[in-house]
Amino acid sequence: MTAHDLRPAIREQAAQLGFEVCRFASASEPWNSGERLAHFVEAGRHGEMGWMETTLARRSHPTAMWDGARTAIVLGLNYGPEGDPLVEMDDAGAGYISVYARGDDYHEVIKGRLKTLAGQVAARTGEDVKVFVDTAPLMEKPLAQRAGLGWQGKHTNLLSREYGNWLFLGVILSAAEITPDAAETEHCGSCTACLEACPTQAFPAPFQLDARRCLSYLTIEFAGSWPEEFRVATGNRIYGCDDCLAVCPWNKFAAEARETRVKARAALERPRLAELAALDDAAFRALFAKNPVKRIGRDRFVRNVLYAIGNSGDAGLRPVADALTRDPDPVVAEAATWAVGRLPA
Ligand code: B12
Ligand code: SF4
Ligand code: SF4
Repeated sequence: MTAHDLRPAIREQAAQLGFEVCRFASASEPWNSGERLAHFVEAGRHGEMGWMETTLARRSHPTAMWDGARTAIVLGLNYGPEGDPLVEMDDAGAGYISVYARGDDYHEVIKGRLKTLAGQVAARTGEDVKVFVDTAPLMEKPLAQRAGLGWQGKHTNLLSREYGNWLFLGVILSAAEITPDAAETEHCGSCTACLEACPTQAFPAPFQLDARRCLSYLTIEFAGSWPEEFRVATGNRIYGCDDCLAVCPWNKFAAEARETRVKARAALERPRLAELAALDDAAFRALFAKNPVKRIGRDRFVRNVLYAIGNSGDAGLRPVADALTRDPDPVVAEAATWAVGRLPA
């Protein structure tokens, strides 16, 4: 333990950088999350996210990735939407982009601030630090639960009594021993709202997800043509999915995001499917500049849009899909043919 408690000063700096939550956990104590991750991968539930398999050993515990890690400083940034996002699902001519992806890319928003804070922590402690947001082989949710930000609900996401389901996570690992905060316990009780709301029955059991069935995985991570079952179930979701998060009763305590950069851009609220389907590579890049959607590229995005067009029931969108049946990308062309076949003449 360090001589005096560093937490209040670090929390103050985190708040100044715009993080709503900053809490501390041991990064070296053992946990069972690594075994659970191994079970997830052995069962093939990671689908084509091969990086989960190749980094499995390092991912299984913070010290497996960095031997010197002693403390995890876990940061939460609130990205709460203005109202219930699921009402947008009724507008079949518009695409549904998940709440997290309607503003600037959170990786970019968070990373610079994490680095600034990590620099301050290193200066205070004289020990090494490393920063993480999403992409590194580090299990962020169990670390956040251990630090007391919230708990992993039956939908497997981390939710909080204060912010509901809308917290981005970032982590600083430090080689310094800093006093840990108390872990949070689970408060789902007998509720099963998220499990029932999932349009693809992606939860084989409470607290477990089969990513292969999850629309977030299918729309963002999966490259090929989808099985019919999921094309229909996606409705108008064209990037990510929020159903299991949005139905959670703990959102009654959620507040709208303060950070303007993660708030929805007007162009990404109820964007029209006809316009999205017509995007070429350059127009796609321009529309999604600095936004997470950009990462999946035009072809995968237009594939998703075409599945949504096929579900729209709108004969007016038939010519839009028809024009794409000759697209050079075979997955896009096949999705267009499928959509045309589902729409009234
Ligand atoms: C891979 C990944 C995905 C995959 C898999 C998701 C998943 N649930 O594993 C896909 C592409 C589907 C995905 C989707 C989403 N993701 Co994602 N994703 C990740 C990533 C990179 C790794 C997560 C991971 O390790 N998964 C592997 C599984 C095994 O880990 P786990 O969920 O912690 O598993 C636990 C439970 O299953 C439980 N468990 C297992 N068996 C059992 C048995 C019992 C009895 C019990 C009690 C528990 C239990 O214990 C495990 C260990 O803690 C993290 C970033 C990171 N580096 O951590 C972001 C991250 C989890 N994603 C995030 C977000 C925002 C999302 C989406 C909401 C985006 C969207 N709107 O579309 C969805 C949510 C879908 C969902 N219901 O989970 C945020 C979540 C923030 C938060 N507050 O939780 C993270 C943390 C990124 C970030 N830095 O903010 N994601
Ligand atoms: S994100 Fe959507 S598809 Fe994935 S588990 Fe949650 S409700 Fe199901
Ligand atoms: S919807 Fe219910 S079961 Fe699901 S995470 Fe929220 S409280 Fe837990």
